[in-house]
Amino acid sequence: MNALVTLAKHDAIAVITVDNPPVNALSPGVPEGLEAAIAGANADAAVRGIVVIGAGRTFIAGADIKELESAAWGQPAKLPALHDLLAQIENSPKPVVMALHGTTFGGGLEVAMAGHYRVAARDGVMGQPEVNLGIIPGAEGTQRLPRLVGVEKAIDMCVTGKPINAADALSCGLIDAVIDGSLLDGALAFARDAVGKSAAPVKTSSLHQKLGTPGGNAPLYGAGRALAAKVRRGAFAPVKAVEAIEAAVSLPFDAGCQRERELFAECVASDQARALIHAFFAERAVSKIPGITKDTTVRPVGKVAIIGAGTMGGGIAMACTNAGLNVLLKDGEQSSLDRGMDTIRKNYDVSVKRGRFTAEGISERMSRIHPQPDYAGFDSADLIIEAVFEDMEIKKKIFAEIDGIASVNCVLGTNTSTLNIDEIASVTKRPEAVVGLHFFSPANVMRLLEIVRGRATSNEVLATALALAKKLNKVGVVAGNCPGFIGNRMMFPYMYEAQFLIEEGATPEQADKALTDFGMAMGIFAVDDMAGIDVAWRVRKALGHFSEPDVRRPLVQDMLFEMGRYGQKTGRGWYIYGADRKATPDPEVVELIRTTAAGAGIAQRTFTAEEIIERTVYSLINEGARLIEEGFALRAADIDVVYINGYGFPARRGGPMMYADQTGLAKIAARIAEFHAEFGARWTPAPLLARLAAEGKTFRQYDADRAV
Ligand code: 3H9
Repeated sequence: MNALVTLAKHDAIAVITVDNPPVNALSPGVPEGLEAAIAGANADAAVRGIVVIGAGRTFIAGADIKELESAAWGQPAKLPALHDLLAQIENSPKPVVMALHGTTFGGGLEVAMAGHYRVAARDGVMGQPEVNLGIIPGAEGTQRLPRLVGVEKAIDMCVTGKPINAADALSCGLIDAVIDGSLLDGALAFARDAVGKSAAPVKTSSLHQKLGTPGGNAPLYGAGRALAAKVRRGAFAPVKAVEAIEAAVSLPFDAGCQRERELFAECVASDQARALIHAFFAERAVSKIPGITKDTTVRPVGKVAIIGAGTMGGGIAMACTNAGLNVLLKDGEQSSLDRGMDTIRKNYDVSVKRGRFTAEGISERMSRIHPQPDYAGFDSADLIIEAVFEDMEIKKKIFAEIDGIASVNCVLGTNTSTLNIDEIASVTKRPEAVVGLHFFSPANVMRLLEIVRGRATSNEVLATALALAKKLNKVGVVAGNCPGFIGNRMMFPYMYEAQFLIEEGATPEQADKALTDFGMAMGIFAVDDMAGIDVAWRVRKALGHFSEPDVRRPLVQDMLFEMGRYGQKTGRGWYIYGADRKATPDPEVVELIRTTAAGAGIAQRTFTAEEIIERTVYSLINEGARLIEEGFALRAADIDVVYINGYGFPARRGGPMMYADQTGLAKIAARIAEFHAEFGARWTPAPLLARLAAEGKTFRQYDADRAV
């Protein structure tokens, strides 16, 4: 038919194969090939039934997101107009069986639902993940899905974007059979059976039994909107998906499709779609590192040895065992070791209660973690990760020790969040094997792994770290070795700025509310309390923030530290915490802030949420621009991936640098210039930001121009 879609015959059954690696996306040529193949099969009198299948690892994984990206940015795009193809499939007089394996996603599922039957490999998954890209299904998915699975399930799938497995798909009516063994053979047998039936194939668009009525469904629509607000706070597309499904119930099929097209167009043109599509490609671009190619050796990692059984060490152990790795967990203190293992067990118990894992699965995972007080077995580890607290001298002592034990191919990782990798590596005879592996707490949950490249870190070690991130189901972002790397270096000005704001008249509660309304997972004061005011104090000390005589630092955080108000762990920090760990504003802290400000002669005023966002988020952007120009971040997009996956920045805003692009760099540069005039050195405009703003460019263009 064309290079992307082929047609073959197995006796009386035509087999149409989509072959567009890597994921059989509906790129230009695929819909055309399918149309021609269906027409060819229908024109062939010897053909009585049709099977559509995907070559390689998957059925069709959706529309081509590159085309969607062009459409979102208002550039010429070849988005598939699938309406005619889907109608042609449905109207085929010969039964069409869709044979699904791998990931049948988005437009792929929409094509599949136009078939008369669907069969799936047992390990196949199906879904409408469009909301992850800020859009809704745009090829009649919101109209056919509720006809097959019912309104409630369709809403759930389209709002959460979560895929379902073959067993679930079978029980809800999305597919007609699960195939064990050869999918093609199973699909052919199914098609032969269908051919033998006397009744004409049923069109999905003609089904109505599962749709219900607009009035009867009202609670489902309400629940759908509530679900959208809960799982995707502030997101536009999930709400539009509910609206489109409502149209499936209230309008005839063709009118419902028309409504879906309008809503889809609205979503594609939104800031949120641009941001989320950017985030999709950014997440995949981060692993492209100059100097690392397909030929770079990746060392196999099967056995990981971790030093430190505290919160980080324990979380890393869980992340590793979840990925099937064997773990040695060392802690010099037996009590810490016991506490660490106990915490791991408790965390897993919660997972079992929530149905995420089975009890057997947990025992198996636990059996692969070996707690121990010494270095026994470290000589055969493929990777050693030091995860003790932030103290350079202790870390150096540990690295000198493991240098004498580790095998020649062992990668030596440090989970430091701020300290100098080169200094740590300097105590070893193999600095090329040392790499920063900055996990985020809880390490078994958070997706980000900041991979810090020291001066001597070899490409092989870096490639191994990137492969490890993938294996642990994390996104690995390479950062250069500067204090705080990417994430925490940006965090400090952001955190300090929020603290300056409260000295000037805002309250922690007000600042946090502005930030969570903006979409941050947590406000910065709540974050500080969770991470520990004592921890932040120690890090600031290690970074030398207390010995910079000319730099004005905020005043109150140190007072809280001295009062022993370390945050959640002591029940008091910026807020007060009860047994439920809920933050309640503390009038005492507000009073402390006011008297401290008065004592320092700081004028008081009120702040709008917009001002709070400008002062805090723009400080992130300014520091981010500096990181790119200094080469510590390879791309602006890398910073976005770090902030979305490690710091709770709203994905629907695309990360701080994409947010800057969409806000307009000129506006941001102008505000920063005003802040600079008002507050001095800490707001010195980053030269790159100023330059791009003057040239009318964006960070996105800057990344594209350099094509790192
Ligand atoms: C849609 O369908 C809209 C319709 O309703 C309406 C239309 C009118 N397009 O993730 P990986 C690339 S919206 C283009 O590393 P994995 C990806 O960039 C779409 N490219 O592999 C990467 O390229 P590179 C709904 C795509 O095995 C390479 O493939 N569908 C697409 O970890 C490998 O990707 C989705 O949202 C695409 N659709 O995961 C599915 N998909 O090597 C999005 C992937 O150059 N995709 N690429 O960096 C995924 O969820 C995962 O990629 C998938 C494979 C699970 C399929």
